[in-house]
Amino acid sequence: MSRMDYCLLLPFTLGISLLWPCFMATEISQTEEVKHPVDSHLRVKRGWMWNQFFVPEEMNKTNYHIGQLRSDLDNGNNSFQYKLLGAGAGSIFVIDERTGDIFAVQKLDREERSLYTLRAQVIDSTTGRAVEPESEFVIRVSDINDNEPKFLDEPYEAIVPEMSPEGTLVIQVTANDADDPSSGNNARLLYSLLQGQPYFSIEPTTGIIRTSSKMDRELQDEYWVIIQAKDMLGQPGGLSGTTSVLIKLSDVNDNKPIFKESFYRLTVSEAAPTGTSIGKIMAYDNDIGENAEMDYSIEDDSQTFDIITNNETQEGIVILKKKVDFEHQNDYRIRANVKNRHVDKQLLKYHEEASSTLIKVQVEDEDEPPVFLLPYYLFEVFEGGPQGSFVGTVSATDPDQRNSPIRYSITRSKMFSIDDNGTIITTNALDREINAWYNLSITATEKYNVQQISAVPVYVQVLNINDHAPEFSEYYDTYVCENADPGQIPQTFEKSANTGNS
Ligand SMILES: [Ca+2]
Ligand SMILES: [Ca+2]
Ligand SMILES: [Ca+2]
Ligand SMILES: [Ca+2]
Repeated sequence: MSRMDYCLLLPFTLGISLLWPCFMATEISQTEEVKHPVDSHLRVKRGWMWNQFFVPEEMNKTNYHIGQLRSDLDNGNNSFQYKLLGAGAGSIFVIDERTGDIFAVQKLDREERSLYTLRAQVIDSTTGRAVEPESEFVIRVSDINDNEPKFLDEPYEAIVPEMSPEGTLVIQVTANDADDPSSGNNARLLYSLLQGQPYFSIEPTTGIIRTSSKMDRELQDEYWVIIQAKDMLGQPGGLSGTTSVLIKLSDVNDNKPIFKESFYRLTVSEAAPTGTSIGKIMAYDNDIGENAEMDYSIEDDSQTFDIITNNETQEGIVILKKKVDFEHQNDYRIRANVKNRHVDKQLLKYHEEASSTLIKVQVEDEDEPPVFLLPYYLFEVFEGGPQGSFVGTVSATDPDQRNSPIRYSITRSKMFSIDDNGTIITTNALDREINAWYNLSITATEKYNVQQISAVPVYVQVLNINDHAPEFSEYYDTYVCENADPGQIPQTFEKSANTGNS
């Protein structure tokens, strides 16, 4: 095999040389080759380097000259014919059969295919025989920066607790650049913040977003942060892509509940039973959820009132713990406090000095019916007495403040009458043999409000005039006034008997 030295001819191991086009001489290896052609043989050992052509992707020329194949045996006078075989031969790549010049006739996209493996043949057209064995070489598509960085995990959303210290990690965003990472800076990205300062910052090389100031959810609860990724290490002329990140602040319990009103006025009827809810008070908490749950309390541990929380509305419901009596006490002043139910230790500083409010409870007077001094009365009267004989006295009073005078009456009785002092007298002579007992019902009516009526049972025993004074001890036992209200004087039967005798 004869060998010839050619300037710019790059030796193939199999004898075909690739002739580098002059305008490709910007590549270092090519430049060196141009300057030191005598070294070319020495570089055969790095043969793969030279067994390849380069073609830039997205070239604009219709016939891009990639290089030239040349047999060492071709002295220019031979009728050699060069042929191209393999991927893209004849469609993407064509060869000038006579000169061995290779052209790309289509635009190439490195990101679609970066390497073509082709085979070359050189044939003596006069004999039709191969001049040299077939040789393989590659065409590499060299990268240009034609892809902008793209964020792949959109949409981005992150949550960070409010009041987080500066530098708290929020999220990492990553963009992808389809260009060749080994080709210059075509795929080397730098991240920057287009919107979001001064609350957030981004690490230029990693895309890690951190907080750069303390934020209060109660002032603003979400932020749109816009991130740019730029290739060429952010240098001018690079391509860029942007994305947005929605950053939401989660709540921490940094607000204590506060009463909006420093004074509440509530009323309760003295007739209200225990357990009655008599009104609502309300504190406001700027936090949300569990951080706004609150408990109310009464400062002096009131015996009369209690406050419970409506867990739906967080209102405080004032409850009557013990019945009230207008005539006894007609107003109450209670001081209520409010606190959050759940407070982390490290947030206690936000919860010092619980908010408090004053509640004035006015007791409303009820128009109550008259109250008899005793739950029932038992009188004795001797038979045979004249009409108008004294039987006994009942007494009822209006429990209300205006203390209405009372009118008494006896229901359906022909034998007794009662006057406005409650004194019962006979209206007919009594005969024990006809009737020894009378069961009466005496009503008391308030003169100021005749709707207010009470009744009391009155038992009248008619005594035999010839008898000794009766023994009452058994009756006394039977009728001990255990149901009498506190403060009422229990009637003594002895006294009644004496009264009856007088
Ligand atoms: Ca790029
Ligand atoms: Ca590219
Ligand atoms: Ca909060
Ligand atoms: Ca709170």
